[in-house]
Amino acid sequence: MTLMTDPLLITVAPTGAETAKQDCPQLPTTPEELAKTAQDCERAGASMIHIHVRDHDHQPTLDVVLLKEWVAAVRESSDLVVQLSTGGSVHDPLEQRLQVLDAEPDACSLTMGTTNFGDDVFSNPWPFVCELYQLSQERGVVPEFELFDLGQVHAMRRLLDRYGLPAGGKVHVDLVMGVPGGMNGTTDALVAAVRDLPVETTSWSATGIGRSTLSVILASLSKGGHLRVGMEDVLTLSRGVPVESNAQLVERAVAIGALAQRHPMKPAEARTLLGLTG
Ligand code: KMH
Ligand code: ZN
Repeated sequence: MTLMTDPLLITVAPTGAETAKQDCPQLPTTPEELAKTAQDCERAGASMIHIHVRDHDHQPTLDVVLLKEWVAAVRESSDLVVQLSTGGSVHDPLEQRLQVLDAEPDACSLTMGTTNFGDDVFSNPWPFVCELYQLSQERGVVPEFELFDLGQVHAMRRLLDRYGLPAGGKVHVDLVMGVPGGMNGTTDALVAAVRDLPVETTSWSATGIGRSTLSVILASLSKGGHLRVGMEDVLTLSRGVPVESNAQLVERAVAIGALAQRHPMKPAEARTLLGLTG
C-alpha cells in the first residue's frame, strides 16, 4: 500500500507512435532531441522514460540498430530508467515487437491483451503476450504491465499464475486509460482496476489519454499511485493550448504531486522500486 507521503515515480512517454512530426514539431523524433528531452525531464522530476523510436523520416520504427542508438542517447544524457515500447505502432508485426528486447533496455512495456485503438486494433494475442513475457524473464528485462482495459487485469493474474514473477521480482503496472476502445479515463474505472490488481503488484501508475489526463492524474494520486505523462498521451495543456515540451508536462505532474505531498523520486529510487538493482 502506497502512503500519500511516498516518493512519486514519474514516467515520461515523450514521443509515441501516433503523432506526426509535421503536426507537432516539438515532438522528439531524433536521438538528439530525445537526449535533450531525457535531460530536461530528469531535471524536472521524471525517473523513467518510455521510448518509441522514429526513423530518419520521423516515422515509427522498430529497427534494432536505431533502437540501440536511442537507448544509448538516453543513457549518455541522463540516469533515467530506459523502458522501450514493445507495443510499437498498430502496424508493427508481432515478430518485430519481440526483437525490441535485442536493444537491451532496462525495462519494456508489456500490454496484456488486444484493444480497439481508435479506428485501429492494437494486437496482443495471448500467445504473443506469453512469449514476450518469457523472453523478458530470460533477458532480465523488467516488464511494465500495461493495462488498457479491465479484462487485462485478469489476464495479468493468469500470466503470473502460469509463469511466475518478472525479472527482478517486482511487479509494476501502468493503467493506460481513456484510449477510445479501452477503459474510460475516470476515477471509477481506476478504482475498479486497482481493486483487482494481482496481490503481487508492488507499484502501479496511471496515465490518461487526451482530455482524461488531469482526472487520471488526480485519481491516481488520491489512490496512492504513480504517474505517467508525456506527449505520447496528450498534446494540449488545456483546450486549445498546445504542450510546448515534455518537460512542461513533467513539471505539471510534479506540481500536482506536491499538492498531494508526493515528491518525485530519483532514478536510483525508481531502480529499487522496479527491481533493477539486483
Ligand atoms: N502505440 C500503441 C499502439 C506500448 O508502448 O507498449 C501502443 C502503445 C503501447 O503505445
Ligand atoms: Zn507507448
